[in-house]
Amino acid sequence: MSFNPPLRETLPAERSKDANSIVQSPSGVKSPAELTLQRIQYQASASAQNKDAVKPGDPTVGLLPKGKPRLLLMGQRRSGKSSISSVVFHKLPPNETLFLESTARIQKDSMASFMEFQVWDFPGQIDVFDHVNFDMEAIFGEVGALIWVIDAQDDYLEAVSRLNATVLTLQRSYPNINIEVFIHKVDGLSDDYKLDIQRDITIRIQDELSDHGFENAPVTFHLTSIYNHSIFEAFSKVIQKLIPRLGTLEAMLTNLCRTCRFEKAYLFDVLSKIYIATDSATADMASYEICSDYIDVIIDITEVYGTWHRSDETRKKLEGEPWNTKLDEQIGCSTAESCLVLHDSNKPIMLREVDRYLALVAIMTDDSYDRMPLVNMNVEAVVDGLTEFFNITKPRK
Ligand SMILES: Nc1nc2c(ncn2[C@@H]2O[C@H](COP(=O)(O)OP(=O)(O)OP(=O)(O)O)[C@@H](O)[C@H]2O)c(=O)[nH]1
Ligand SMILES: [Mg+2]
Repeated sequence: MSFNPPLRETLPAERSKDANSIVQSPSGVKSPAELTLQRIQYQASASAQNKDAVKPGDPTVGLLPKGKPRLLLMGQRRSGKSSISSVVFHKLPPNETLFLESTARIQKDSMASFMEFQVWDFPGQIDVFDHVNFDMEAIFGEVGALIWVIDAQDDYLEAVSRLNATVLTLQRSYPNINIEVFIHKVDGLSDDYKLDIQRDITIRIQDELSDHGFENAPVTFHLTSIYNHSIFEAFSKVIQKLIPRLGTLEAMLTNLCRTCRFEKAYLFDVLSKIYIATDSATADMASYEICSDYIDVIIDITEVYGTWHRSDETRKKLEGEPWNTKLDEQIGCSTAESCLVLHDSNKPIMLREVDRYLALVAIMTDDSYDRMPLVNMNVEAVVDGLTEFFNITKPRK
């Protein structure tokens, strides 16, 4: 599906000066994006009403998942599963994971975020495939991804052979489950050694799979550590695979970057700092880190100063001259708001909240300052598009 938000290369005032430009009435003519989204919404609601009408390959099927996607964290004891879940989803400082106790039973966490999903943290000593008591359908029936954590600082042969057995069993019964291997605790390892380990583990798993006739199993490898941003980046990639129509989001951001001459734009889940989409330019760790640190600053400020309560008097003042607009229409969302510009090595960074869970963070180029009104207008258009996107793709209850 192509997506074409109504982004502007020039301001309306400039455009009206230009005799060749076609100025469309904002209320009358629907943009291609609006029309496409409307069509998807119509298709989605039609197929929800009539389940029999859903055919294999129907593009709207992905919009109607059965339940909350589930991320399963599995691996050997002490490999770091609970640490990962606590650092990414509960903001536990990495050093404090030293005091985490070994997990005794499956910990199920529900994440209320832009997309509701569950994280299940398994105890390392339990092999669910060895126990007849476990209901496989209940565990793997609605899985979004299985994350297998391997401790790279330890002897990993046993972990790899358990992973091999797991992948083979899953390939037979649930071939669509994405298997994400986190080669974990790579902090303190040299770059060469990290790559050697990754190569070795990849070969061991792929050999085993092809010996059993599975050539294209969905197994992906990530080098991770809770002591840097790599764990967030890996989770971002895992979550992105669960988003229906990710390409549409990416196209929106790529379009925004091109129009506003941004270097990079990320759509973040604010609480976990996972980025759920970015533009097509190659993502480098440094730009992700600065954007994610910026989100931390915003969250910390919000935590210190709390929600912004305005008195009726202040509200009236803000809604009066010269704006003459309702406050709700002036701000991103009523629970939190921010639209700041920071300077980092001459590259301003912009953050704009989409709703209470999502924020758009972009690294601008130096000359973007001169074009701020245009930038703001385009960001606004993209925020509207994103809001509509998530309204349409959220599962119907
Ligand atoms: N160096 C380093 N240590 C880590 C990292 N992640 C976790 N650890 C440490 O690994 C130890 C075990 O972590 P846990 O999260 O309890 O491991 P687990 O996989 O949940 O263990 P079980 O619950 O027994 O299955 C802790 O001391 C953590 O501090 C990492 O990225 N780097
Ligand atoms: Mg644990």
